Amino acid sequence: MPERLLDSMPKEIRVALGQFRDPSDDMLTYIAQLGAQDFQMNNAGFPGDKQWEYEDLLAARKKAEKHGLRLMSLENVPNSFFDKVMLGEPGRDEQIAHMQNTIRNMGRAGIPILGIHWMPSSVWSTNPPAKRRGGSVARRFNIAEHDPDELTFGRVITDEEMWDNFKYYMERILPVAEEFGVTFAVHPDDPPVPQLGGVARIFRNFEGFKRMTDTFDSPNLGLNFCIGCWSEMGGRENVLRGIRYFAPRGKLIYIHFRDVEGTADNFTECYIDEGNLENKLEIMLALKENGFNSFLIDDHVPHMIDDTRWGHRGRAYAIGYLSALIDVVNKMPALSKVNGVPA
Ligand SMILES: [Mn+2]
Repeated sequence: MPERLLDSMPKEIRVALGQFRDPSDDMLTYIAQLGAQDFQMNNAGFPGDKQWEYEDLLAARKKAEKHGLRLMSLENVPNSFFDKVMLGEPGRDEQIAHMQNTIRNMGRAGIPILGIHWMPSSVWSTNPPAKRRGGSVARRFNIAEHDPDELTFGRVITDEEMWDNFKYYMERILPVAEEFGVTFAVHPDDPPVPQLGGVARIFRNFEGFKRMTDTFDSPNLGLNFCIGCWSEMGGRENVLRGIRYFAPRGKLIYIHFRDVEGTADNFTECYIDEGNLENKLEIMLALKENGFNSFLIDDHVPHMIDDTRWGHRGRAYAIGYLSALIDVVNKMPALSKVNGVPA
């Protein structure tokens, strides 16, 4: 087995589809029609309330292969698999043992990446969602509309407590990932604010991720670089800082390429041609020039008229846009020579 299953995958910037829970033949056909060869599943609906089994994981990979696709990443196991681990509660060692099994099973089934987060109370959104152009519907968050005194778990859980719990988990789980060739990709806290419901959110800024990679310098641990969240944390400068630091070190495992309008406290998700990052080509070029050579997905997209539940209309727009950006950064150097203009 290679050091990482990821190492036997293509080494180039490319689009992939993602955020599917239970990929139907229709979805897999759709991915192939868009010209992508890779996809990711989010909160995959495999059987099992404690761990995922080898046979189910293998069947998912085989189904993908029948459509000519690679199942690159499973993002987010159910929180019930590791909630006690995140909270440092009794029973965490049993959950860790099951997670070790899930990782062994993933490795044996040939699925290279496990996307993880560190949010015991998950992603927070504000209702109702926002109306975007033409009446399309998008997720939003505004901290002012949430109860500042809420304690989701009845107590305050500090930054250092969340770090201690993360360390405890990684010390036990990273060696298994290394042995079985699986790579972890950590998503930012969404929204990336200091705390919600009394629970500290430690992956909310550059420093949090640097602390993670400083503490655990393993090729099997890196970032699921969600540009939407990094844009919320500090806009263009923050996104470029993250790319320039983590990409050359091989720590960007894959990308969620999207944007928002606003900041972590108050933002609205948007179309790929809108948002804080006015020049998306600059971002794609930064990825290329800093050596990023993996896949990127569209992540969240506005819901368009007559869209499916899994947003194939909204996704088609984003994927087409991202494919064109990749084309430009790959072909521009040659193009500059066409008319005798020096590169
Ligand atoms: Mn994301």
